[in-house]
Amino acid sequence: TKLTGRTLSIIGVPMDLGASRCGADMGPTAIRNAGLVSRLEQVGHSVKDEGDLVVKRCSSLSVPGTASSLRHLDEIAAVNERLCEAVAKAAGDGRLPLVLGGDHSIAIGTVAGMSSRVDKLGLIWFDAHGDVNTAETTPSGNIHGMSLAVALGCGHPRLTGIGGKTEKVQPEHTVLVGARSLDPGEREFLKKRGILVFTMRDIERLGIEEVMKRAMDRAADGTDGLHLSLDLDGLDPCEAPGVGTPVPGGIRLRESLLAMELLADAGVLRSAEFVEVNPLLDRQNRTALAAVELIGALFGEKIL
Ligand code: HAR
Ligand code: MN
Ligand code: MN
Ligand code: MN
Repeated sequence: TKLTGRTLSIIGVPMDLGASRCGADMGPTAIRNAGLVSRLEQVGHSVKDEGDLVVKRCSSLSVPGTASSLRHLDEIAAVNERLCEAVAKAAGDGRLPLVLGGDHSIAIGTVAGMSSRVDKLGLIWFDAHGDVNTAETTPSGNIHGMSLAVALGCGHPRLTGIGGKTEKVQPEHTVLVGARSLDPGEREFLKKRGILVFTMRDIERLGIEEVMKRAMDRAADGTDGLHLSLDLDGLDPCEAPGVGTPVPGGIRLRESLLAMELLADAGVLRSAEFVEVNPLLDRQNRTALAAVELIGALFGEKIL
């Protein structure tokens, strides 16, 4: 998959029901307004902006957050069904899906849609968090903390049942990059399944280049290409403050840009999503601008 002159489908998902803080529903607008489409066109891609999916307002559905209940399950399942269809349609028509979040619960639909079009899908999950909680382990009831577990086939049947197969990706083709906030149940989940995790400590010691090489080796080995699910809270909050659950000590913007360039060079990307941009919590639009820089690098922008 060459990354120049592709047709990309941009799909916005203005959803914040999977998170406890409001505002990630404005992420797609903020990322577009930071100049996304023209940047992609400058690299030589043709861009089909499919607009935003319709998501019910959070205020009309507000439910208190409690551990072990899945907040807003019905609406999140419905949105992800539609997202799965939109992603599968775009990929089936030969366009590369670029999904804009929205909280990270939307990865459920993106991965489901891609796995219906790609026989074996590899997955790189760039995030401060593991997002492998289930109803049994969640400390918050927030579905954005469960989306990777769902992609691996574990979770509420309303969510794992979206798309064709239950297990959208295999644990041996799934890699986490940037982890620094894992719940006890998540550590157990990741260890039990042998999922490769590059924590911040690993990134500090090995360097981002080596980490990405190893991540791509694992996720692309024996697969038909990769999906990148990038949670902006993987970056350090000093450079991406507009996220609902910031964790200090993250990946620097320059390292993240190199990671995107290495992915672009490898030519294995089938789809991508950029999630958790929350303009209400942002400063000087830094996080939306960072997202656009990252997307530019991922889709082949060159400095020289
Ligand atoms: N692990 C916590 C939970 O399940 C926090 C999840 C956090 N937020 C995210 N996910 N942005 O990456 O509630
Ligand atoms: Mn809300
Ligand atoms: Mn996440
Ligand atoms: Mn996160």
